[in-house]
Amino acid sequence: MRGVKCLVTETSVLDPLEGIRYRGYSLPELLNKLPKAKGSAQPLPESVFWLLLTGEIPSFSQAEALSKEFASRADLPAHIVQLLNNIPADLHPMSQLSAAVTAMNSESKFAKAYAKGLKKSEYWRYVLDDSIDLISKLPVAAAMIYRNVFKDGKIKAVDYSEDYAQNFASLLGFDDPGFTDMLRLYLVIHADHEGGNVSAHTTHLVGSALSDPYLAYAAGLNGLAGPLHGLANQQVLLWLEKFKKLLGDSPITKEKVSEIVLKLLESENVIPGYGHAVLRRTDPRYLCQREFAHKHLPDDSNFKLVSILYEVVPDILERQGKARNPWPNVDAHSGILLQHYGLTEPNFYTVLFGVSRSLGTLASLVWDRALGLPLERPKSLSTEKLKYLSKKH
Ligand code: FCX
Repeated sequence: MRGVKCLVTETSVLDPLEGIRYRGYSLPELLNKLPKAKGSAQPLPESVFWLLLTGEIPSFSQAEALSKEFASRADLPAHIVQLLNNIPADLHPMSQLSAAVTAMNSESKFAKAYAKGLKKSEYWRYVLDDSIDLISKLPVAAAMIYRNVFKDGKIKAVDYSEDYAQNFASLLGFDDPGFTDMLRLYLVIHADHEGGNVSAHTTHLVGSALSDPYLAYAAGLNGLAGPLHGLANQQVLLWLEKFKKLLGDSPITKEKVSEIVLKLLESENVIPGYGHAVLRRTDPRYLCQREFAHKHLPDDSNFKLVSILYEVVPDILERQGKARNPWPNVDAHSGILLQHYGLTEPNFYTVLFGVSRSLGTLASLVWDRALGLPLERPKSLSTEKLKYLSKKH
């Protein structure tokens, strides 16, 4: 299916050279134009949902109204709290999140209305309502997982006067404004990447069976949990740890870095955080994070390491001659920002991606139902049939 144009996705379009545009706006344009959180240089992630859904950049007061709407719907049903408190703590955080989102479909207004009998032209209204509920609840579920697995299991209450990222940061247990700003950037840049990537496409596909938004997004999360997709942000950190072990006390020179990268390539299939199925240049999502790091953590040792890898890895991948794109993607940079601000548990990183990606995939799901898109059902053939057809022609 690579390169086959067969999906309609209103929210964003990915250009191989220029990167992602949300409703026609590039990431640098968005970081400039979207309404900012009070006292912050970073945009409000809720304004991205508004933009992806409506095509228009909201005013600050519109974004603020959405923050309040999200906060007012954040409570988890009692059975989800029970589920998350009883789930084995060593189950991967992404599996925990996916299980919680699946079980949240007890709340689906779409599923209830559909069971009673719902006109096709009305589907989108209920899908929108469910999507807003789900986006509101995701930070609480994610934070519960984080606090249960890595901390004391206690979680603060949602503050109705705060924005989405501020609430998410304090639910996770972080009170450094620097962390919240980094989280705002993180949630904005991971939200959408057109329709063909695994998490977006899976959500769209499952939604096309009229599975409710909880079931559809849980399926998308399961795709995001794969190492070639969202889990790459966890893999990058594990790879950097291996790199540092091999480096030991040696000074970081380009020659030494190159030697270790080649050594790691012998034992690992891929260099996580590099390459992309569509992009053919450095991912603008990587560059936004690099700019943030230059500004806020220029002396961080992980940032220095990631920067020297950026100088060395593309040449190595080009010489190896396999990867169509030797440049870094979003996942090559996100983990070291999280490390800097004290979120040091790599196997939680994809959960943050999962909270953000809901903004784009669920906005798209609303449009899928508004446009009346049909059940997705590509045709497949057996090898026998393909051989027969190839002989015939
Ligand atoms: N390191 C080493 N080899 C790589 C590579 C990398 N980073 N990227 C691609 N290759 C290899 C592939 O494994 C493949 O080898 P094979 O023919 O022996 O199987 C060959 O190059 C051709 O692959 P290519 O067509 O360039 O890449 P695909 O479109 O098939 O896959 C991904 C794209 C992103 C999956 C691939 O580049 C990769 O595995 N990268 C590392 C994992 C990663 O960073 N994923 C995150 C992507 C993204 F940003 C996201 O979804 O979050």
